[in-house]
Amino acid sequence: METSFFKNNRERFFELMEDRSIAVFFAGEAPQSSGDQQHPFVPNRNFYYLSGITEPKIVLLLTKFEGKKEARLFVERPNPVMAKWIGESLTKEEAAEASGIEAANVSYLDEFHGFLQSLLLSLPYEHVYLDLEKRAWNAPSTPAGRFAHGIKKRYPYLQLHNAYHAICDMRLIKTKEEIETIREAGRITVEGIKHVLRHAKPGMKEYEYEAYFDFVLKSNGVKHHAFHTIAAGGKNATVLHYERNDQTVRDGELLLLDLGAQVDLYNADISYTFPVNGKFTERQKTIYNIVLKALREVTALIKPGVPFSDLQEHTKKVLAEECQKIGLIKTPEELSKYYFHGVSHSLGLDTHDVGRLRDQKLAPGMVLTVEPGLYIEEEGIGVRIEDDVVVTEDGCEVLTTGLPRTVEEIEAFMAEARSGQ
Ligand SMILES: [Mn+2]
Repeated sequence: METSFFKNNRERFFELMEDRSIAVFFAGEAPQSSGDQQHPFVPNRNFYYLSGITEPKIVLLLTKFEGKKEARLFVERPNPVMAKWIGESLTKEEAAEASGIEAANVSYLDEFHGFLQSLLLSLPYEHVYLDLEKRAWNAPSTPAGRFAHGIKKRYPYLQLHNAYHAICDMRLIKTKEEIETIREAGRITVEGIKHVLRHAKPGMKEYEYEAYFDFVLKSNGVKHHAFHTIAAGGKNATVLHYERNDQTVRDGELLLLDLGAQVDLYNADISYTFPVNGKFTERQKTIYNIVLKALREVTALIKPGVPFSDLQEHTKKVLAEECQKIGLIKTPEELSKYYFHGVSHSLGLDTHDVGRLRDQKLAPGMVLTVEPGLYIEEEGIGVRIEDDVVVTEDGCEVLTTGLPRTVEEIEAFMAEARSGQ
């Protein structure tokens, strides 16, 4: 991402701030896993969106007073001993370069509280904005949460605001650069799925398929998955978030993949279903084609002004009609036995991206998944097909192109891969 992206995001947030206000955002830290090991560090996404920084502990401070707007960063002071063990921490110059905040406005973390105190003593600030995201009553405390307590105790006259929802709403509409980054994550994900298809044969373990996908990600310099890969053979595919991936996929079974690469913290999310022996049975073909029909019809529906909820309604309509035609269900209500999730979610810095899409109408720049499915446990058939799309001025564009999608295309692709082996 260009620094102009983060600068622009800060500008937009400044616009939302009251005058005489400060805003503080925290990168966060990796939680402990076991012993002296830590989970991999995942930067707070709203912090990243405003700062461009992907290192832990760093603090972003925005101040707005009588029209004067200023952004400051606080980074770790260089520590020669730690540098020998884990490498250098982010320098002031590097922080300035990544964020677009001038180096003169980058200080050390141990100076943060002193700086804040003199700031609040020198001018009559009235408001504090913090990202107080809260997902559960008992969720572990966050740096912003702890900071909020400190502020309330020491500066009780300051009015506290939660910036979380405003930033999430900003993130809902993607810039061209964000869209291109998701497209790149999609391209690598597509390449990974094709690599799996080329090596598929009955009798392989689910994790072996996963390994072929992972190889392509690493080969492309991708460090992180968008989420835990689902590689579910046969009946396992009827469990929505199956992640064990340790069973054998037998001749005649379908494999359902749901996976994605992450590029510059932006995610792709594709579901793909295919027969491991390269040939659909008649029944599998019938079910697959119903789901594909839903995918295509719902994708064609996407354009600005369409209520997000229409996508789910139309998916249910297509699936119910087709399932009634083949006698799988008798009434539309019975569909819930075989289809029981949403057809779409926002996609971006988070795989299930933030922003209140549910009650909104689609608008240009939104990036969404389209992922209808049918899960028939008693037949050991689970099919989900998923693309990522961006809403354009007059419709939508699929970002995850280049995969064999029809029954004929998949069978031909796999037959060709086999003949070359
Ligand atoms: Mn998805």
